[in-house]
Amino acid sequence: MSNRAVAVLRGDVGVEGVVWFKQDHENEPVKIEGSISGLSPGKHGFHVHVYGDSTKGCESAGPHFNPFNKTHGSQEDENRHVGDLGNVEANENGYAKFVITDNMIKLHGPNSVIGRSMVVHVGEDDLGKGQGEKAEESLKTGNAGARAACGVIALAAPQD
Ligand SMILES: [Cu+2]
Ligand SMILES: [Zn+2]
Repeated sequence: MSNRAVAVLRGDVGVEGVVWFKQDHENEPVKIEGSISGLSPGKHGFHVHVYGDSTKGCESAGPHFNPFNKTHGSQEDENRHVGDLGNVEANENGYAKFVITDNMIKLHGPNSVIGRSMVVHVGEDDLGKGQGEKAEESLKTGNAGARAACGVIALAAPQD
């Protein structure tokens, strides 16, 4: 098994990007590094969704990857979907460049994200903290809105 994976993100509104994952062993944090262009300036929800299926565009990726049946949250929350990576932030040119370290996402073992989808959203993820009429959906999706681009998380060549 390789220690790296890659997702090439594409959408139908001109958003595109590449996201690399690296993890040497299942019990080590994963490093997620990437860049996305064509976004609106500001924050955009960023999650691993359960299926690597794009036959109906990013919608067929299904909900957030959630093997432990938790509610939606932030990356730091104990109660979060495994797929919850918070937001990436695009600059005034719509370009986001990021490095994320995470303890829940795995490339190895039964809950590997390989074969699932990386999704970036049109809107900001409220991290499960939405209030009032936004509260219910906040605990499912973070109210991040439509899916701007997505790509299958695929096995990549190993690297030291
Ligand atoms: Cu999402
Ligand atoms: Zn979630």
